[in-house]
Amino acid sequence: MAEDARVDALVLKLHDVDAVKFGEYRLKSGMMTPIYIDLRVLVSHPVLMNQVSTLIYQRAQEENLKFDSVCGVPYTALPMATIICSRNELPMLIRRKEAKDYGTKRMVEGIVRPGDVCLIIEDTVTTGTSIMETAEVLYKEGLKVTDAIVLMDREQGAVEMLASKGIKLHSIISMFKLLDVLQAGGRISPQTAKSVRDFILDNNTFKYDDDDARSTLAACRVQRAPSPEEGNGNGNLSPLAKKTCKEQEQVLSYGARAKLSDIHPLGSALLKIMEEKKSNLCVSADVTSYPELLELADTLGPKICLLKTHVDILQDFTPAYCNALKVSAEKHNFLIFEDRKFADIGNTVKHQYEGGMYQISSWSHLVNAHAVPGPGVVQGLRSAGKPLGRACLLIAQMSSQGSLATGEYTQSVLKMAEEHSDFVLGFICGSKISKKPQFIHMTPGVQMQAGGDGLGQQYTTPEEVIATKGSDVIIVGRGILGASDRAEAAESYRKAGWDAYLKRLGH
Ligand code: S5P
Repeated sequence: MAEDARVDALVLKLHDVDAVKFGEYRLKSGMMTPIYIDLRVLVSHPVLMNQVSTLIYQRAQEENLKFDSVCGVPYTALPMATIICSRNELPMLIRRKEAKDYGTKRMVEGIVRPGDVCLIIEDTVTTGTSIMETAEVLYKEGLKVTDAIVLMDREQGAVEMLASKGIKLHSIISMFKLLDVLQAGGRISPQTAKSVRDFILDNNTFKYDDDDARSTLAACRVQRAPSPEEGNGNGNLSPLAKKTCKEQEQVLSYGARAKLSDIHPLGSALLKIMEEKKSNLCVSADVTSYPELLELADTLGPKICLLKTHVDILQDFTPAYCNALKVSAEKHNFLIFEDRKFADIGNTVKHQYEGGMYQISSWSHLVNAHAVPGPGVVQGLRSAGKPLGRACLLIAQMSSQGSLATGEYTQSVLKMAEEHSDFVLGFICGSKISKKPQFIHMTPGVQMQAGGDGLGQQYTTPEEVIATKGSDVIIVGRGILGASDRAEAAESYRKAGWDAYLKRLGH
């Protein structure tokens, strides 16, 4: 069963066992709420408890989370953490609520090794404070907390609050998802669903203290499709929903998008690099000798976020070269993107990606693929690349004259990306095609002057690509490679791309 269907079935079962109740309830924070989530009852339903624990652990694997131990927030999440740790033979830590007044007086039970990363598990979050309380106890012991997984996110500000403290929150069920499933299943009326949605939107507990946080909140909302009662217009939305929709029209900063809870880790890393280096420039290093490629990486490295290669045009390739390229990427903080444009059945692309003489998956952070073969192409690449933390871009549109990648084809590529967002982090395209801020749009065919190359390539300017068409990254080859001073040309493109981005943000 697909994960979505399993989550839907779980929501209905949680309703069956009264873990989700509608009425008037008071939360720990004192806030009154029309919906109450009480997952303490799960201890009496072992089958459900097992299902929940499986989904939580699967999420940790899908997100490729790296941790040395697991700690459940006491008490409801304790048995979940225990099941996960026992089944998967992972070390667990127990956080005491009060220190013992005899013996060791420890606040954390289990082997604590300062510097270790501990994954926090929680049953429900509203504000995120209970996760933070546990994280603070773990910090005092010298442990690190980078991620937390929660079964049920009430979508009232926890993601934003925890992100502001450096913890990424992953949720299995969100409040809006829960309401949609219960409404579709005939468990609650459209009126009840609407009043709870309004309550949630009007009671976000996170206080914005900077633009990034505002953007993050808007980004979290942008992924939610309007409910049937909300209609397409904004006419009957609650005040916060209206405000949020207004925010959605604005463009999020790269930094805010890097913090989204469901962004691909490599997408997040790339957006952080872009923000840090003030660069949305990918240089297309289409040179035919390796020393020249390395020279390009070293001289242009400080100005770029990505270096794109066509490894099969190098006349002097040897596998040892890739190490030098990786060293340069680390030194100058850019990612490597091999523009291989895979386009075969899954089994073949898997071999082409990880094997042969180029062993692309061993050195290239990103690759791209045509969607023509169907989803198997992504699945084949994913099977080799995901364990290495790699990702891919799908080619949704092309810059060349007469390209067939338009209209319905582009829409199908978009759908394929959405269905494989654990490995697809964005698109090669002419303009922004997805509203989901976790997808990164990259556009080739960029030069300072619009025009063409006589072989079908069509050029657009950085300003047009980033500010008007809403793409995120400019891919520039001959505009830089053909200049007498490549470093100077790269700096002009970096600045043009960044200025266009600032313009898009309204700065
Ligand atoms: O549609 C596309 C897709 C790609 S990846 N159009 C493109 O031009 N590319 C690649 O971008 C192309 O293979 C080349 O490496 C680069 C553009 O180079 P330029 O010299 O025309 O800027």
